[in-house]
Amino acid sequence: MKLIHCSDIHLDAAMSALKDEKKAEERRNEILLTFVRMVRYAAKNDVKAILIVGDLFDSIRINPATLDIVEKCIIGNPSIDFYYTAGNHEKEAFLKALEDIPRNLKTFDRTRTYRYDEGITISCVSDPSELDLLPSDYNIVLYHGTIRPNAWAHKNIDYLALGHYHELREGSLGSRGRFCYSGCLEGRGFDECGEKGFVRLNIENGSLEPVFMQASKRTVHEIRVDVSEAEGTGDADSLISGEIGKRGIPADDLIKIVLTGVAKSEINTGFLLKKYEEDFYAVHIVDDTSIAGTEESGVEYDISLKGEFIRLVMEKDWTEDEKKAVIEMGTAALGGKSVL
Ligand SMILES: [Mn+2]
Repeated sequence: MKLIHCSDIHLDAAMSALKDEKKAEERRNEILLTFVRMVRYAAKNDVKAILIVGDLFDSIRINPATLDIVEKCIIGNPSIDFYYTAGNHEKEAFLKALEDIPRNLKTFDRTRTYRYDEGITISCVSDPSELDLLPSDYNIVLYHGTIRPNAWAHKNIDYLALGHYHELREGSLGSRGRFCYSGCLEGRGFDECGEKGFVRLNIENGSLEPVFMQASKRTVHEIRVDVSEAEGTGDADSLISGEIGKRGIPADDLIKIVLTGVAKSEINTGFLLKKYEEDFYAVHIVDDTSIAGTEESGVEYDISLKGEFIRLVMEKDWTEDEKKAVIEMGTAALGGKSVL
């Protein structure tokens, strides 16, 4: 039996990171179209069920035109069962907005476990303690949120289909099963870099083969460029171009360029932004450099909360990589950026 696991589609999202309402609208339509394409792929490839693990819509305000397309997708594919559990973004709004729940849209308010002839079950609970699964079945469980894998191990779960995090994450649940966050279908902002898509599951003779399927119309790429060797903006530009060329990034994609290292002079990021915006769909530049000769008054001597935080981390008995990761996450959080 073939299934698809997806989550966090975030239909009708504001796409404010693009800072351009026309592009934002275009991206909203592209996300919806990627969802439609995924369903078309399912229909063509004999997929029996699509698991939508929350945050199908971005908010509780459901655009009627978007709802109409999603509903037609479901009703128009009666051979596919659509399993749906709400996420923290749209909550119960999607199901409430539907006049009738299509026959093949399976929700978990009345029935907690659905069963197929092959001994495959599909369940959804709000807490692992609610699970009562037979060891002889092949058990798939849906959950939207953060998990502690230990709490879900030894519950006879074979595949825990998760939603909430926007990148692919996998791991094992004890000796029997595995968990997987499918990630979102399309990267929206510059914090959702890398390949995005869904997970195709093929269950045969009690064994599962999950395959990640890249599905997004556009990819958000992150390139990190150390500009320590650059004499100025022109050199930095050449280093960036070289990195983009090496990666073969298509013009239709989005790029987040992170400048790192100790710059010899200030880099004109405004110019670089304009230049690369002419070549790519959308560009964001993050200047993480420090200027040569100013390290003495650098952030570790800063009397701010950020400086205090960095000093605390530097004193720890951790590896350099660990310190770097904690500082990156901590300073991003202090700057009001999302760290998830
Ligand atoms: Mn969520």
